[in-house]
Amino acid sequence: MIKYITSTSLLFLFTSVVLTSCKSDIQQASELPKVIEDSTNIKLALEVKAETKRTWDAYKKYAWGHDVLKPLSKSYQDWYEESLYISPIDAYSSLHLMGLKDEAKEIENYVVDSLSWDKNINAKIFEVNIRILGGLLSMYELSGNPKVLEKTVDFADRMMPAFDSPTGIPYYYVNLKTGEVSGNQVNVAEAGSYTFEMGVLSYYTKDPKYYQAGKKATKAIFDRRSDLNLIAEIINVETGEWKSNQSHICAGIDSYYEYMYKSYLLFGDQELKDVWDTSIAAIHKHISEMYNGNLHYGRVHFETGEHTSDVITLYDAFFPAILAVSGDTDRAEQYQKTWDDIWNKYGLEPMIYDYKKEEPNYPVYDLNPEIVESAYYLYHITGKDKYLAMSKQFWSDIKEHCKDDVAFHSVEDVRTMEPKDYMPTFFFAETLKYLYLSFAHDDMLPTYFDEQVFNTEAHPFARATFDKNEARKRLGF
Ligand code: DMJ
Repeated sequence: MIKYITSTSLLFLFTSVVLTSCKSDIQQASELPKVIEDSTNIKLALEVKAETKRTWDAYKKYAWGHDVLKPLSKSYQDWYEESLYISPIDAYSSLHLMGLKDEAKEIENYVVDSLSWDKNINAKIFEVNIRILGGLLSMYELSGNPKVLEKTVDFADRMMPAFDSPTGIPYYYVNLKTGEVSGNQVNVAEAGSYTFEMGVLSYYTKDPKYYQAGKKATKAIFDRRSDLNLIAEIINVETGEWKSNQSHICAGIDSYYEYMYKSYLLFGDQELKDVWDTSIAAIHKHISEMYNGNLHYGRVHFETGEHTSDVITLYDAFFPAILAVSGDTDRAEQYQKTWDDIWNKYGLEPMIYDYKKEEPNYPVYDLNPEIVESAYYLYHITGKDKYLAMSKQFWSDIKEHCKDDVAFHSVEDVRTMEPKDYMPTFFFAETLKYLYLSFAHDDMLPTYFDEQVFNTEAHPFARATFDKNEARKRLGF
């Protein structure tokens, strides 16, 4: 069972003491009533909050106005010729959740007053959907500021030409100024992970065109499944022809599955639940295997089911979370153990790993969130202390190997811990958020998980906002 050590009044006292001030969190913790002060979890939550603030300050000092902080050289990097402000937009919902309201408000004001999307940039449709559209939508969800919604609609309308392909699967790039599209080969994650953000936008605007475009793309993939009910990895958006034959749950496909279930969860579209049920049964039947006592999901030929590769990616650790929230706790727990073992072998995880050779193919760790996300889900859903202990281990290792004098950095090689001068935007959006939620869970946010659904970039949306009957009308299903 989940443990709650505080009464409602104590919780109120705690949140009003802790969350309203911008003073040092460590100092605040020492002012708390004894019973709360003694909670290791709260100390850890406050530490994550303080580290988020420190990292945000570094972004502002060295990279403000740019997409990404490079913490070692104390400089910045943009994804394109002009900045899209990806770090602040991705950071907003985490800062807001942690009570860093002044910092969040500053981002909101910047988006409303100073940001124009009229940029001559060929933006990657998938990445801007999950980070920018998802970030803006949650900024509107959390602030209620109608001017944020105006900016959000403007951005989404600039994305929409990408969906105007013969199959309905979006092109890889869209120019935000001209609407020109390019890139006719995409992987399935890039092809079919839009129903969530587009559904939220259709709900807010009461215009079904966004959700309909996202759903058409998902169905265009699903309708091209093999007789085994498996899809492959890469597809041509104009011909609908498969350009690879590998089926898996790894990077390149991952969020296609995640969004079927999460979109069903938020909006109640039974058709997506049916797509999920068919897909997940095929994954378990044809892709999963036990190896060395651990559950693995490798790669198979999508038409024959023949096992073709033992190469997996750290992104795959999203899967326990989605299995757990969809009710398959047993498999979720087994698969989380697989990833926890890989993490503990190195003290961080390699980006690409061969589970039979038991060695990394690509040893980078980019401060990714997936294993932390799944530990948070499993802690809430099972109430087992071992998942909180995992989160503590992950945080301890990230501090040991990735913390630097201004922020946190990625690692070039998890075997040597050689540092890499880059801090991805999802570290703000996801990794720090899921760590904070894990530690704040018992005493501060015990019901938060059940009240929210997160997009794949961890931007939260309150289930209560989305009435299922209303969703049917507004999204058009
Ligand atoms: C995030 O950008 C998203 O979660 C995406 O779906 C895949 N994983 C990265 C972070 O690892």
